[in-house]
Amino acid sequence: MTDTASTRRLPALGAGIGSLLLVLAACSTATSTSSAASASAAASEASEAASEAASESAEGSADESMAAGPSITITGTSSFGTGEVTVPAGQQLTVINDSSFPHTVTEGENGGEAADSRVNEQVSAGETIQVPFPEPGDYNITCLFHAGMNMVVHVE
Ligand SMILES: [Cu+2]
Repeated sequence: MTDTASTRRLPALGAGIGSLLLVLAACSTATSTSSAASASAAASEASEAASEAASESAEGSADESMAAGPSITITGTSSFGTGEVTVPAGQQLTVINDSSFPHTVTEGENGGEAADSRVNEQVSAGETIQVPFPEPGDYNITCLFHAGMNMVVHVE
């Protein structure tokens, strides 16, 4: 009778791992002021900052230096406006939120963040953001607020 309760613990476990990564990242970036600064500035994006700091400490914070790349436009709550998009390595994805709702660009599927998520950015209604992708590969991207919003980002 408690099967569902144990199943629902899985997302909480993922969040716990994210917090652990943040702590580890905070320790490992003690000698790198730029990474530590970017991690603390992105307090609301803790898991993303943690994974970036852990995997990209050699590159430092690339957000400002990366070139703008292709763009997508969100106009509602059912999709990102495209099913897939290709981003050249070293560029960022421009996400235009032309809807009345906040959205997230999060690595995961069907509204759930992947346990090893490398991307998690929020975009407010009417806002445009640049989303960095830490390394080449295919990213399943979802919106934490709208489970039906899914796309694949190819970084190459
Ligand atoms: Cu959304």
